[in-house]
Amino acid sequence: MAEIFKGIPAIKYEGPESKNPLAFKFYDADKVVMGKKMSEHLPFAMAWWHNLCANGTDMFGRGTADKSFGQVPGTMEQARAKVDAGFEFMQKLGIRYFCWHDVDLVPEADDIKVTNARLDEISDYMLEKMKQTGIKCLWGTANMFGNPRFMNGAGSSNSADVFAFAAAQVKKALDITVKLGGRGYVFWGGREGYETLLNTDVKFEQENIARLMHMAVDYGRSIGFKGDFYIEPKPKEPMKHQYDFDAATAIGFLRQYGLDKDFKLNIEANHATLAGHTFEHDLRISAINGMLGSIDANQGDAHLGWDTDEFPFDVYTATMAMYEILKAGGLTGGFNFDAKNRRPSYTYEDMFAGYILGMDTFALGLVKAAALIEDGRLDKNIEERYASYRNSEIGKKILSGKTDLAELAAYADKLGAPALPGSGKQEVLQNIVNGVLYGKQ
Ligand code: XUL
Ligand code: CO
Repeated sequence: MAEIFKGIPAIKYEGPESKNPLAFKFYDADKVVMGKKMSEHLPFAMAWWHNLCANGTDMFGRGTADKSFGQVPGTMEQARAKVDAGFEFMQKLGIRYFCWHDVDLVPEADDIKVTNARLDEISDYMLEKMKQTGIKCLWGTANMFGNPRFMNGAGSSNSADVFAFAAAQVKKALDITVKLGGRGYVFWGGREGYETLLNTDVKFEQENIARLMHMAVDYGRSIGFKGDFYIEPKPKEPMKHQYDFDAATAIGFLRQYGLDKDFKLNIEANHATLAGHTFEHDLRISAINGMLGSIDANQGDAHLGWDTDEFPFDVYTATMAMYEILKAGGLTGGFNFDAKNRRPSYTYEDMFAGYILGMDTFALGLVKAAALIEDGRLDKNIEERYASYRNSEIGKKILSGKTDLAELAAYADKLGAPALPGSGKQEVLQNIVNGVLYGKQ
């Protein structure tokens, strides 16, 4: 088959001194960090939609990038060309996973039976490529937000017919996920939310979303899906309010509806920041609840209030994210680059540059997070900060539940006033981080 990305070689590690834009400076797949290869710590994935479909169209102008890959857009020939392009792209970058929505893979027809037949055909072709290359599917999902029928949501739609249609898409997307051996299946509730409470029965809608998710679990397990289901939280955009606001909200929802055994979270950096959190906050909340599954690696723009889906560039954030991920023992899922080139970065070379940036940024984050852990001062500070619960009689009693308000009040009376709880040392700790990031190792 003809090469699509002509003139772009397989991307190699050349080290931090390299000035070659088409080389890794920090991502050295076989380098061992904390006992594991970088490639094992960082199962990177390509997002079908941004990389092979998005052409830079925005609200003010048409596309700038040509993603036709030599075929007529909207045809099955183009869908196959996207498969060719995607596999060549992943092979050249050493990316071992990909993620997709149903409608990223094939053009959607008016009749779902036609779309489903197209999905069968394209997934046969993808499977062939997967066998040839060893590249795997990280997760699949159904796009239940793009088509106008989903204007009021999918599982949360006011229309039972639309709910049924969403269910049909989930069923087929699960079939294809299982066929491709996907590790996970994602629910991103793009339109599961509301524009105004004035027309919305929130309780009814949330119960219906849970019904759809239960059906997905039942069906998925019945066809042999052993992976994790994921909710991908996002607070808003396109809806004014989305029900899966952030990690804490999604975890509460999963527990309330008895879905927490089958679901974990897919945390996207730019969604966490839209919710008013840091990326590492939502990773920590997921991890301490045993629900850190996978991540959508990207970054937003602090000056813009929407999801800009930029390639990760911020090494501090990548470091703090990798710190959380290493502490949690790694991901069962992977690192999906839910990121797109800026509109003026429209060349094939820019597509590679985006992934090289993202992979290098996370490689740096991994190395720096490992150094922070090995340095040990952050951990030691935390240990000392809560030491009073281990070292004092009253602390031990509180932890073991062997006290009550009356005893604690009597203790306080005797004490008169407690000593101040000790410095938070934020500036000291931040300087330790800078020392580890930029000091001599
Ligand atoms: C949208 C978004 C989606 C999900 C999958 O903000 O992140 O692409 O990752 O539906
Ligand atoms: Co995403």
